[in-house]
Amino acid sequence: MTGTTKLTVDGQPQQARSGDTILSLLQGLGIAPPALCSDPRIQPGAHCRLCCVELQGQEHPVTSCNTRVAEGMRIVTSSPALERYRHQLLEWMAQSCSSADLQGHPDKALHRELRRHGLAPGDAEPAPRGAVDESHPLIRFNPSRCITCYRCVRICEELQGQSVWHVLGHGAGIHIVPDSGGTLAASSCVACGACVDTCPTTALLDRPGLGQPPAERWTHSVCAYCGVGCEIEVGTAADAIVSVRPVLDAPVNKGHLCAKGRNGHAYERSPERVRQPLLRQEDGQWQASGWSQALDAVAQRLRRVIDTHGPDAVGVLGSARATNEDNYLVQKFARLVIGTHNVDCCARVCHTPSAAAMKMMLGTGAATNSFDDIELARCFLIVGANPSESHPVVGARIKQRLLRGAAQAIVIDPRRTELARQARLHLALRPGTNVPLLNAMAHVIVEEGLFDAGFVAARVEGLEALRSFLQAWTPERAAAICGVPAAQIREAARLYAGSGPAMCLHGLGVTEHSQGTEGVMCLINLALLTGNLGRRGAGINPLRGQNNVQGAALMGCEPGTLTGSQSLEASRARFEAAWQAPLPHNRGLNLLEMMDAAEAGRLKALYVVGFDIDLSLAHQAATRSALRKLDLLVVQDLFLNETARQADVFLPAASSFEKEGSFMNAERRVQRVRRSLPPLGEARPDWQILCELAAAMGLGEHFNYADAESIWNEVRAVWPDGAGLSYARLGRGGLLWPCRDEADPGQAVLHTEGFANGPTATLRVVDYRPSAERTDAEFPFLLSTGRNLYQFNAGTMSGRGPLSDLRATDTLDMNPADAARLAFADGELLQLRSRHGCAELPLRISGQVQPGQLFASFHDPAVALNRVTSPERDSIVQAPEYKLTAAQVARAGQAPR
Ligand SMILES: Nc1nc2c(c(=O)[nH]1)N[C@H]1C(S)=C(S)[C@@H](COP(=O)(O)OP(=O)(O)OC[C@H]3O[C@@H](n4cnc5c(=O)[nH]c(N)nc54)[C@H](O)[C@@H]3O)O[C@H]1N2
Ligand SMILES: Nc1nc2c(c(=O)[nH]1)N[C@H]1C(S)=C(S)[C@@H](COP(=O)(O)OP(=O)(O)OC[C@H]3O[C@@H](n4cnc5c(=O)[nH]c(N)nc54)[C@H](O)[C@@H]3O)O[C@H]1N2
Ligand code: SF4
Ligand code: SF4
Ligand SMILES: [Mo]
Repeated sequence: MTGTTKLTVDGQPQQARSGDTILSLLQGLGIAPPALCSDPRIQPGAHCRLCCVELQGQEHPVTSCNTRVAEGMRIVTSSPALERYRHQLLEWMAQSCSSADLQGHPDKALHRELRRHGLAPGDAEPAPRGAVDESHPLIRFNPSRCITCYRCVRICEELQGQSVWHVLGHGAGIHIVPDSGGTLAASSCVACGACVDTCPTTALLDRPGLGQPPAERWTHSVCAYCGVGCEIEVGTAADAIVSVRPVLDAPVNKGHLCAKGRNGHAYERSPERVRQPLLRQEDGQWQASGWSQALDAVAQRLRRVIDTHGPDAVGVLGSARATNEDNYLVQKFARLVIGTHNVDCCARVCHTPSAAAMKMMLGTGAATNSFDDIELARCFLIVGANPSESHPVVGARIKQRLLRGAAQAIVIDPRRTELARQARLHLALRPGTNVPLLNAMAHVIVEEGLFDAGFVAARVEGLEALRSFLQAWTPERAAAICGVPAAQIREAARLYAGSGPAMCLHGLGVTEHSQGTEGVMCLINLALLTGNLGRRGAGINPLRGQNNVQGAALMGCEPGTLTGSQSLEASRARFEAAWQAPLPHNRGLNLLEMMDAAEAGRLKALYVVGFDIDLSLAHQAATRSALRKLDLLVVQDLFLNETARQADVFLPAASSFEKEGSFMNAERRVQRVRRSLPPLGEARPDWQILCELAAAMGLGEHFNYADAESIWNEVRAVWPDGAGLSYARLGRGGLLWPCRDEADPGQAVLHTEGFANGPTATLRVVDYRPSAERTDAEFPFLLSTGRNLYQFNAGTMSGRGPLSDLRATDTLDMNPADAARLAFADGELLQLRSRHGCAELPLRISGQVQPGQLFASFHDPAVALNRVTSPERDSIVQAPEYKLTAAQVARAGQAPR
């Protein structure tokens, strides 16, 4: 592939990369013929034939999209015969569109070609060829517009891996149908939008965009939902988003998106967005106010708390949804203006256990490998993560490897998730038993001598201590605890150890347990034993949750560390010099400790930026009680979320479509967020609000920033591993840290030589301590909670738009056998009760869930699922145990109160 091939194009000598297609050569030269069935994301199809070229010495034209260059080839791109042929083909295709299509969708590929060739379709509707399918909330399929290029068929298979579209019939009767045989809504479509994105006509359209004007401007930015960090082009017209499409050459998403990234933006201009600051009146009602009045009120009331109770009576929470720049200022505000290390963020409740375990054992608390390692891995160990729904674009990349037989997967998850169905092995363990299962896998690897002796000798310590501890952790012993057959545990250990490089990806099914941090340690043990660290296609990779949760914590919204995860003590001098101010000395409280302190009356004020703690923290009764005891609750958000409903002051923040900055995704990649719209109403970027509040509190000179970039340059100055990440370099695609100077290309794989904290890493002995939460006769079910594809966390964003037509509310998923035994019907409203509280939600009968277990999502504020979850926490970093609650179920209305 690296060699060059000499040939001529239209008589001119040219060099091509050997192995390239003629079409890509011509595209590079800027003289490509139209190619309507071609898309760089899929294999060539040679269906539309528009890309035909002549090869001297050959009788018939060839399709350039699937013909490779060859030495000495003489290519002719244009001749009267070719032009006639293309014109005829385009004329035929023009019959599948109307002038209204062209006006309404000028960016569709067929329409561009028609314009280029001076072809104007008539005003008449094309002849109908089957009913228009409007069954799906996000996608409209109009068969009369189909030119049978099969891009939808191929992209659904080759990019998303769903294979929804099928080709039926032949000759003039050929047509495509969804795999339901009927409507798209009834098909296996996951609404990723790839088929719409690639469709060159109006056969497939985004329904939410129907009736909107075409985009006038496209702005390059990053999706504001999950930690995958897909690059997007935001199409705007008249101060509204009319379309979002993927960036084709983005390193993360490679031209792909999921339903949320493409069609989850209705919240942006939602009438429910708060447009002005709000102050709570004596009578409990909100009163809209101007910014200076609101900020003065906050400043005065914070000052009063600090003067009376000291700075440690105040807590500040950053937002994993806001930018790095915003979060850097959140923690600087807490430490410098308030004078406390009581600062934390949402990372506390999801992957702080990962960060802590990885930092302890490897020296860096972040994913060791990049997403591009997915295409290099031969084995995936997917533990307590459901990428198909939670990180869909990563899920699709993994799925492609599995579908092509290029890699195998071991899935450890109580539920039969999509990837579990595709995996070579699915270990459906009992929730809360990761530690014994992973210990038993390590036992097999050690006892059977499957470990990487060379790697262990050179880079790992503690083998003997671990070996003697593991002797007792036979697969048989673990099997009895985990409910997984011993033979499967052995097979999983052999597969992981024997088919490297093996990439471990883990999620909240590991971390959100009382043994969360320890579960991650067990995963690291496995990777260390098998030499799956410091190499491509391997590693330990927490699938970080929100768009910027990795960034929020790394910027210093973490009580124990400063920006860049630098230790408070070792880096104190650096920060005091940079900030020209002293840092506080008292230990800071983490989020859960803040809630405890509020309950105990020691924490008096809480300033919450973009984090709906009322809805999302476990055991809502405790959260509510603690919030009620505060003297001051300030919420800075896009919406009056459940926490904000209890606040004293609300400050309206600009969304990520409305500001400049950067996000850091789950693989340590920093990417630029760009403003595509002005802030709505009086809303302001979070960083700007904090600067103005600092000024109102008399410390404005420390918060004097002209723009987001000047904040980021300060971050780079205090964080050596990020010094090379200038805005100019982040341009497209971003960069991964460590990136120490402007010549550093960034690091895709960590720990290639030594580890971040020394030349060797030490294996950990982790004993099993079961959760205090147990089932009994009264609470016989084990409830686990998590996500679904179409809704996101607190639902403030995903819940305001067409995604809700795909998933209107949370469901309680129950195995068919349990539902039959209890005579519950699908969809019926049930009451879910635990020792801690109860909630009502509809039943969804699902074979994904094992008998005796339940699964529910937590996105709908009307359900408020966290009324039910338990107050247990991780023993080391205090992440709540969202994944294990003993529960009972009854028909709503018939349940004991
Ligand atoms: N669509 C969508 N995507 C999201 C989000 C969203 O709300 N919606 N939220 C984002 C956020 S904040 C995060 S942190 C990520 C989370 O992403 P994930 O970690 O994938 O999310 P969850 O669904 O909470 O849990 C993952 C899996 O853990 C399994 N599990 C439960 N208990 C156990 C156990 O004891 N052991 C094992 N091995 N597995 C167990 C569950 O069955 C579930 O399949 O997703 C992000 N992406
Ligand atoms: N039962 C159960 N509960 C859970 C979990 C579980 O698995 N089960 N998972 C937990 C996990 S992992 C997480 S991460 C949490 C998530 O819980 P949250 O962090 O509360 O949820 P999010 O929806 O991510 O968003 C938080 C808020 O940010 C706001 N926002 C968005 N963009 C911006 C911005 O630019 N600026 C500002 N100021 N605000 C903005 C949104 O409007 C929203 O109110 O939920 C946790 N709760
Ligand atoms: S939206 Fe995605 S999953 Fe659905 S049919 Fe199109 S490509 Fe396939
Ligand atoms: S995978 Fe995540 S980042 Fe990508 S489009 Fe979906 S929600 Fe956005
Ligand atoms: Mo999360």
